[in-house]
Amino acid sequence: MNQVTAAIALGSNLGDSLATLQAAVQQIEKSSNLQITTQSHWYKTLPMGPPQPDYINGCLCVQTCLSPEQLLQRLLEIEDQLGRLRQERWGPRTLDLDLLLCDQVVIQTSILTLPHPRLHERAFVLVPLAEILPDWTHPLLGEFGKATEKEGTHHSLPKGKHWTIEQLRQAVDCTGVERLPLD
Ligand code: A4P
Ligand code: MG
Repeated sequence: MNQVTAAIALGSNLGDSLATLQAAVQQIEKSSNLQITTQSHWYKTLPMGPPQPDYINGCLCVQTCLSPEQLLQRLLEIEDQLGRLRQERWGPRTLDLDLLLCDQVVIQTSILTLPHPRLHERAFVLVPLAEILPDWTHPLLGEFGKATEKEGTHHSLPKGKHWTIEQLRQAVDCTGVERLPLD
């Protein structure tokens, strides 16, 4: 069966975040046709968006023969199972599971966008992702380039080069992302 490598971002800032995230990892582990190959540390991260508590974020790398749509469906079921609550866009949530990358697949439909459209701007995603998949190239950024901000100056990533996750991490401001000790 055709296996793909996929990257999943996990985040929480409501309730017992660490317990919820660990339960989500267990649910992913128990899912059929899905094997976790690498897990990042957990990171305490300053919230992006409206004022709200700090988040805990992390990333997983999985091998799966599920399609990207089936994998997203599984993640949404786990969010529901673990009682996801959410009131506003970018507001606090008990659990957020995002599908970041599936091999070099590029998809844009009403239910799924791959690569995740904001992954390259977010230190709370890039720091844990660079820990487990530093050399993975972003399938799209080489085609249209990217502008990002670091220490108050704008860096433009020129077209024609494929950016690795580690290079993207180096291009964002990572202050406010603090690695938690292993439990
Ligand atoms: N969807 C489409 N593509 C994807 C994908 N690649 N992965 C659709 C996951 N979902 C995808 O998702 C809404 C719908 O998007 C899904 O039903 C799926 O069909 P959602 O997770 O409910 O959306 P959301 O989280 O309410 O909104 P948004 O804009 O995606 O929120 P973000 O971007 O996830 O931001 N600060 C820190 N420090 N750490 C965080 O984790 N998270 C957010 C939420 C804000 N600030 C944060 C953090
Ligand atoms: Mg989400």
